[in-house]
Amino acid sequence: MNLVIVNSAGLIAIGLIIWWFWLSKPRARAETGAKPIEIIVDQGVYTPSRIEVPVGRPIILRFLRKDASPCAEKVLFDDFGIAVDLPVNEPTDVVIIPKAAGEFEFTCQMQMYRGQLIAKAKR
Ligand SMILES: [Cu+2]
Repeated sequence: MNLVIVNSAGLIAIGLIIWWFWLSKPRARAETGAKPIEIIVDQGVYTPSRIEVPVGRPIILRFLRKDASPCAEKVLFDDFGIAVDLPVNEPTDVVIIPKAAGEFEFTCQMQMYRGQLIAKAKR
């Protein structure tokens, strides 16, 4: 009798674990989809400078500018008509929804810093 109770408790625990993972997985995936992509702005380069993203979904690019020189003070996405000030050491989010596949440049206002956003259609 005791053995049966232990077994059912074990089964319930296993069931709960499975249930937890089934339920939590889609949620975790949704969060990853909207997870910010961090880009360090320092020494004349964006790191990373090539960023692959899916088409049609909001992309959060979180710029962290470490370079105090005025060269780094803005980031421009000409194709999207976006120009954003980047305060030093303050993470700044830029939200973009690529509507079509393609390569989109982002630069500082003097075009010394350069990066590419590569939007790919997901199949
Ligand atoms: Cu510059």
